[in-house]
This record gives sequence, structure tokens and C-alpha cells, in this order.
Amino acid sequence: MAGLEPSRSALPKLGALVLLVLVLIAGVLFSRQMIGTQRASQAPAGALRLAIAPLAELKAFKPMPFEVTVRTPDGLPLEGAAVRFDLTMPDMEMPLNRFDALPVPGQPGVYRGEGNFTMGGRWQIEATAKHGDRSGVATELVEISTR
Ligand SMILES: [Cu+2]
Repeated sequence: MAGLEPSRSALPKLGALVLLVLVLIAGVLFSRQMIGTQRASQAPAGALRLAIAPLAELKAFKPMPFEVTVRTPDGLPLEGAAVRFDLTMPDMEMPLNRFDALPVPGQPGVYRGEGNFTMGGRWQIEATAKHGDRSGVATELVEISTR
């Protein structure tokens, strides 16, 4: 009948579908490790643009170094901003988990701080920058392993 494929072609199609799904899953997992790198362009007009980058594999119960790049609305690296991080859990109340990020010498617009995920689970990393009357924020959701 017209429109029906011979059965022998179904297997390669299934294989291609499985491969596609695997590639998509790998992409999602990889993007979790690469969080924050593409968020700067989503900032509202006039706001500072922030891009968060973890500097280590994210885990609970150990000091985690974070980096954030702060840019002006025009995209220029911004020095002299007051920058801090807040780690929160979307699914429960947690004690305030806030730390400052300090400028990295020789890297204009780059700030680093160190924080601690105090349990495993779903966390939000939020970085806030203020400079004069301008401010900006970036957030990332991550799943934190305890192992
Ligand atoms: Cu919690």
C-alpha cells in the first residue's frame, strides 16, 4: 500500500531516533555544567549584564568557587561593581547563604567568590551586581550531588 514503509527500514529509523534522544540528553547534561555562559544577552535594557560561571564541578559540602562577569548595558566589562552571590533552594526554606564576589586582578569585569551548597538537591545560584544607580542580576538552577 502506498505510504507504508517496508518493515526492514524501521530499525535504522529507530536507531536514529535513539541517537537523537541521546544527543539531546547529553546536551542538557552538558549545559548544566556550562551554566550561565549565555545569559548576558537576556538582561533587560539598561541593566548590567551578568554571566555566572562555576569554576569547579558543583558538589555539596565543599567550598565552591564561582565567577561572574559583569558588563555594562553596552557590553563593556565593568570594574568597581559591588557583586554578591546568594544560594537558595527553590523547594524549601534555607538559612541565608550569601557571599561577596571580589574583582579578579588583571581581568576587568570579572569577580570571584566562594560559597557552599549545604545539602544536595535543586539550588538556585543568583549573582547580583550594583554600580551607581545601575544593577543587574543573573540566576541559574542547578542540581547538586552529594557525592
Ligand atoms: Cu535545603
